[in-house]
Amino acid sequence: MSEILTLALSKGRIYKDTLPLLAHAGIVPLEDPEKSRKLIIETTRPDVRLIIVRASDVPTYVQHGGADIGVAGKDVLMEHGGEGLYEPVDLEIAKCRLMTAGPVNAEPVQGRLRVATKFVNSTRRYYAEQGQQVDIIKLYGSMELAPLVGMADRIVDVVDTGNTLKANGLVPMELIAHISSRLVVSKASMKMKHDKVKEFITIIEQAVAKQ
Ligand code: PRT
Ligand code: MG
Repeated sequence: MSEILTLALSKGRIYKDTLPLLAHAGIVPLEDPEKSRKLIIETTRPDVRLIIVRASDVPTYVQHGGADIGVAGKDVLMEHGGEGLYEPVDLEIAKCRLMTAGPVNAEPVQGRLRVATKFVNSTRRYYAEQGQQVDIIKLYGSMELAPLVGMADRIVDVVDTGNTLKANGLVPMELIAHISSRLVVSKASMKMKHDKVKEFITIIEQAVAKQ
């Protein structure tokens, strides 16, 4: 039996932006994961299949052998830590910025800054580098709400157009990192399926250069 390559993708913007890159490698999904409930999607290449997982779970699947290769935002990778993974290609898709944000005309904060975020590790690292003491409040989404209800002074989230912040009376403040999505490869698969993985990386690199 020929070696199977398993690719981990999340639905939504990453899936949409990765499709043209996969097409360049002759890989076209046989079903649309946005419509199907299936979590394993076969492709036009019998030796390549997709698994559909939460964006923040992509590095975990690749790290623990559930997938050979994945596509994940740098925000997610910074949070995960990148253990067991290579990050060979910047796909230059799903670009955004990881930023701090707070209320328009925010009063100076007395005492420790309260920061709400789902990016706990990146947030801790950022404020530590600034030498600023903060209390971090872990949330799983809708961070914009936290300052509006007086629960936090700042949020840390990814920002694209800034419209979501604006609609909630918040403004972007400090840039923590420019974000784009990366191809991630399991260190184990790089060893065990070396030729196949290498070939895939090369084709994707060419597709990125052309897009
Ligand atoms: O939805 P789920 O909880 O499963 O995970 P997720 O929200 O991380 O996944 P998804 O598919 O929404 O995002 C996948 C990746 O896309 C992220 O990890 C980022 O690297 C990247 N990306 C690019 C973004 C955005 N742009 C983006 N705008 N991820 C999220 N957003 C959200 C942001 O959180 C905020 O709510 O969109 C809103 C802001 O957009 P603007 O345009 O109003 O600023
Ligand atoms: Mg989302």
